[in-house]
Amino acid sequence: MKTTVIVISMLAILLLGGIAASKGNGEANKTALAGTLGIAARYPGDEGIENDSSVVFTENFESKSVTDLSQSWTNVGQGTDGTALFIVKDTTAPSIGKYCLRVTATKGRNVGGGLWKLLDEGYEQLYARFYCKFAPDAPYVHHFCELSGRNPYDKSPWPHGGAGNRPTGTDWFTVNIDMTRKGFWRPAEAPKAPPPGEWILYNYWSEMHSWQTPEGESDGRDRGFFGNIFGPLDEPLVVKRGVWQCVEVMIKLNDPEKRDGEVTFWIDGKLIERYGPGTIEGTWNTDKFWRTGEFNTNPQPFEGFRWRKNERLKINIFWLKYFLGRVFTEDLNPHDPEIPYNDNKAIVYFDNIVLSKEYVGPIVTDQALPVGGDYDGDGQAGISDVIRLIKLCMEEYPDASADYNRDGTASVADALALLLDIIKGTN
Ligand SMILES: [Ca+2]
Ligand SMILES: [Ca+2]
Ligand SMILES: [Ca+2]
Repeated sequence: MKTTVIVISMLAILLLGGIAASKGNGEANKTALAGTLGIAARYPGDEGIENDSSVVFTENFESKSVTDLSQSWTNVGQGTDGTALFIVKDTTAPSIGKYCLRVTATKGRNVGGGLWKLLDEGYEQLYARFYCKFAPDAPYVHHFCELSGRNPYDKSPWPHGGAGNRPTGTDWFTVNIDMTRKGFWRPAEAPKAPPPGEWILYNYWSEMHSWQTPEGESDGRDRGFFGNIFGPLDEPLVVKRGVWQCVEVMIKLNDPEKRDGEVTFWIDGKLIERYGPGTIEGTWNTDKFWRTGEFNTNPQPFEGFRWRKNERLKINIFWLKYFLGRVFTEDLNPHDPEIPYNDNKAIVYFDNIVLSKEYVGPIVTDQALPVGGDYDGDGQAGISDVIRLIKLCMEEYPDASADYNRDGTASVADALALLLDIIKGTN
């Protein structure tokens, strides 16, 4: 009798939860009862992910030498002295592999290196996922990885510099997944972020703003346009050292006549922020979109990105990049001298790169599921855990722990499976 009551009440909760979610999320019925778990959920340890129909490129550095990399990458950036890249053993990434790429920038010898990929085809929307791990004493970073687009008629097999210039809308656009010593929106007296910095996006597009005038137009001086910075407004999102982090970015291109382009980014499977028409509010002043503080005088919805002005320009470049540049030439030490900081030798590791037309998500392992179905951590499995799991499944991008029945999707079926296991006492 008691069991029947529990089952009936749980079904009611599941249904009500589904209705509430479908009302709250106008974006798509698809997400009303299931979040987007990412294709990685279907390939534990990333095994076989390269065969997924949405995947356009992968790299895991297994069974390879640095020389082999030129077969799959368009340009192998070994640094000016040819020592930046090395494939090393590192088993801490949650994958089936044993090897990853180490990039070392050494002061006086090189400013870093990386791997640059020009895709054969261009895409209207593309997700890039990679793992990175900074050395425990890694310094600040000048520029990091990049997802971008270039005129398809330009087949030159190397990256072009565009710093200081605004793209025309037919030649190129760039999203740098970067880090800053301090978000510009924080007060001048606020301390610098610990190295290697805080995550930001640093974007070049056809309607980007100039630093030279309050209106954001160039006054004619040279190099009027540097990347416009977008970052999470709330807690500073400090880049960790000594641990692997899963970094993901998605660009959605615009209709050439409109400003409806987007960029979204995630860290460790958590949606950090989405930048598109109306997703944030603020006031443009110089090259900054102020969302707080004295310059935010007339908050308006963000207009969105006009990445391009014709249809030929598409997303076709991914760059795994570690560039130290100014870090070696300027004194960028952290405030606190106790913080380990090596500005002579800077090291980062990369692994598990996937470029895909669908959301990828972090690598899934058996450890993703809470022991015994205890989702709220009170030491036992019960109705509160089922409710917690339902809420998790309703998130737009739930993490892999939402996939209780391990079928590669997060849905109401997972909550039902947990409920049945609780009733049967088998979890
Ligand atoms: Ca690997
Ligand atoms: Ca519990
Ligand atoms: Ca599932």
